[in-house]
Amino acid sequence: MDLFFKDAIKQTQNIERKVEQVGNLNISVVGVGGCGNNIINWISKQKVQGAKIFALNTDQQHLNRVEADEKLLIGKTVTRGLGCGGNPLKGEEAARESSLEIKEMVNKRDIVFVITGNGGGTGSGAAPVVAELARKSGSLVFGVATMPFNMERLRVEKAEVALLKLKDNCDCLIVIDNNKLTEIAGSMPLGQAFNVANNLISTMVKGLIETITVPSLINLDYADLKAIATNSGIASIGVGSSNTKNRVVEAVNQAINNPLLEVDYDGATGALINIQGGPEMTLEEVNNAIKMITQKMDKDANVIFGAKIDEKFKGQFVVMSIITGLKSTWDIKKEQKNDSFFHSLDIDTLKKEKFEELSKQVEIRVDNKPKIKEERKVFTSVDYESLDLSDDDDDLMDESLEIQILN
Ligand SMILES: Nc1nc2c(ncn2[C@@H]2O[C@H](COP(=O)(O)OP(=O)(O)OP(=O)(O)O)[C@@H](O)[C@H]2O)c(=O)[nH]1
Ligand SMILES: [Mg+2]
Repeated sequence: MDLFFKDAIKQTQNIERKVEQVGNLNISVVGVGGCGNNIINWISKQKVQGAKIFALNTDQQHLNRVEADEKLLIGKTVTRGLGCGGNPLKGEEAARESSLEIKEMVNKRDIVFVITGNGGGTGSGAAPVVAELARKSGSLVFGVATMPFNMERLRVEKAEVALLKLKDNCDCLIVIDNNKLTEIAGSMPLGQAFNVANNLISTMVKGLIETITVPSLINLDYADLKAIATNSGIASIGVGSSNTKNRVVEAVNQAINNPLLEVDYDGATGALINIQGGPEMTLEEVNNAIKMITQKMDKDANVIFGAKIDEKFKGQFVVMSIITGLKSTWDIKKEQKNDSFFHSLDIDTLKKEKFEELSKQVEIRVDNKPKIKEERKVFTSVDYESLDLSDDDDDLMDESLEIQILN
């Protein structure tokens, strides 16, 4: 019996030690660009325990509208507070110009979340730099990035380039596909549909942060998260809850079938699962939930779980999971693409937008005849003028202008 008491006391001390450590956790959530800031605006409203929220943008007007603990206008010289107009090179330059201030926000944090919308200028260009600065200083870095709607055409290519850069600079990356938003909120006005997505993303981030900042019965801590997330590639975060008779199955399904993520759990390498319920929650329910979540994962996957019993969850079953080492459709798409591929662009888009591909060879063909083949960083309307096309060619433009990117 004595031994039993000693054990119990030791365990209580353990919990106290963990609470102390929780108090010292240092977490930064950084929104970059318009979309990133819209999302952190939601996170600020949801009042996440234990994280400091930063808004970064090149657009002063947008920055004025968001709620954050600290705001920073980046690249004052490059953009004069007027945004990047869809040019990721400017976004990157802006972040480099403000790297000292950015470092103050992300240096040596326990965790940094870099949240952005890929496809524009600021987020696509600056978010990878923010992640790079955070990671170099030893922070555990989570990227959260939206991918554009297919109808955004030229932005999709820019977003894919940005996604790879962000992935290289993060420990793990959560990719949200805006196209999936058309499935769940297609009939809503765009602003409201964005709100649906931003609310969901904010719930994911809050769920993950509070899993390690709010102590529980079987506690999950920073070391657990680090074990699962360090250098882990693509990840998914899910949150689900139910209070019906079928609550375990419903909560798990909601958590693993996040409507904005398109991921394949086959062969996933890590999972951190937190389960919360009222005093009536049984071990069997917890066990079943974990089995369901991990059934498709790699047999050697690292699975860590925690559980919390709280009177406020009476009758409820709440699941938060982060699953790492996933294959994402974005990776698969890239693998499927050949080294070279064609983009057919209508000339109006070309005149308006800057086409950006870093250090790649670009071949421009009109009606299948090569016009330009050279190494270039951006293709703009000025370059279009310099094509010096004859009037005949101009007539052919809408149908047959193609740009080939050769790696
Ligand atoms: N889910 C979601 N996606 C958004 C939102 N706002 C923009 N997007 C997406 O994010 C992409 C990038 O847009 P912005 O974030 O406005 O661009 P930016 O990074 O500010 O870049 P510049 O304005 O060019 O400097 C868009 O192409 C959209 O696909 C939003 O509030 N929610
Ligand atoms: Mg913007």
